Amino acid sequence: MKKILITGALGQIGTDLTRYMRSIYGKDNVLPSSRKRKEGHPLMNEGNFETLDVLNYEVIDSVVKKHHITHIVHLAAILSGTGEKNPQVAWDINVNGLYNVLEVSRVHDLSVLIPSSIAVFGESTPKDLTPQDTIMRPSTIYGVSKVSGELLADYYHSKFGVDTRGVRFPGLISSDTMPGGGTTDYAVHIFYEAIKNKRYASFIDKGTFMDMMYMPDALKAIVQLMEADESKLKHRNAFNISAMSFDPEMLAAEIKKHIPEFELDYDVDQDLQKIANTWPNSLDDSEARAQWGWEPDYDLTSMTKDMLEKLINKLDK
Ligand code: AKB
Repeated sequence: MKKILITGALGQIGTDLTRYMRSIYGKDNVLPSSRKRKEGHPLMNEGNFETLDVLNYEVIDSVVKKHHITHIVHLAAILSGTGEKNPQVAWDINVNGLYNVLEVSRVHDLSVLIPSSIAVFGESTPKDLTPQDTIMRPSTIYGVSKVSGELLADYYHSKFGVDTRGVRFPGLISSDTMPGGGTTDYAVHIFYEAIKNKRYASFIDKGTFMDMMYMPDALKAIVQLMEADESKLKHRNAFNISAMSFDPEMLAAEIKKHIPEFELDYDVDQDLQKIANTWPNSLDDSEARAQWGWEPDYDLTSMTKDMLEKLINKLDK
């Protein structure tokens, strides 16, 4: 029986993941946690919740013991945009927080799933169909911390036998939760503005292609990799996964099919644009497909249709 602790559960992935995992493993077997409670957040009233700061080893250790945890999904992290504003905090949370989680996992023999990101790549990485194993020289603290995390997780597996696994997430698009502080966040904001104001000024410039994924596919990837046959995993902590690649113009054209009066213009954020320019246009995810059967359900067309339907419904209430 799995008992799963989710760190950083009040962030973009955590709310959706908690609900999804509870539907699979049972309500009492999935424990969301975060540094602070957020009154009014839906997860405060949907079952167990723990306050847990990933920088505090003792607290993680006691939560793991108290709830007989067997697996951790370690989501607590600072994303690319926020990271550049405060690199020291980003390093501390992204690397020292992960170190604590890995140490607790070593001591208690837990399995750990750690999301990495397309941010591990940099200017010198091949941009199109970026290979699984390639040059990784990121220029953001977020990217540097994620490369370090991938290596640290590999080390904990090879040195101590900890069952560590991970995927490199692209930008994630969810109808339930807003992203915060990321370079790819425009691809979520655009939907809210399209519905509310019929126009959006993108902070990422036209012609900037980045990989994106609809949240249901991201949740599926986490569970599928967690359940994958360990003997088939060669790249434990850093699987490229991909679902679609587009630039703001392509996304706007897709939204226009449903909201014809929608207008896209640009108010480019130079700091975020600089980050986006160093990330891949598209990833080669053939290793994830071969090693654990990764396959996305949503492409740009089906994601846009579903996202608009869900958001219109939500915003109507
Ligand atoms: C970000 O933009 O920082 C994240 C990511 C791609 O990891 N969404």
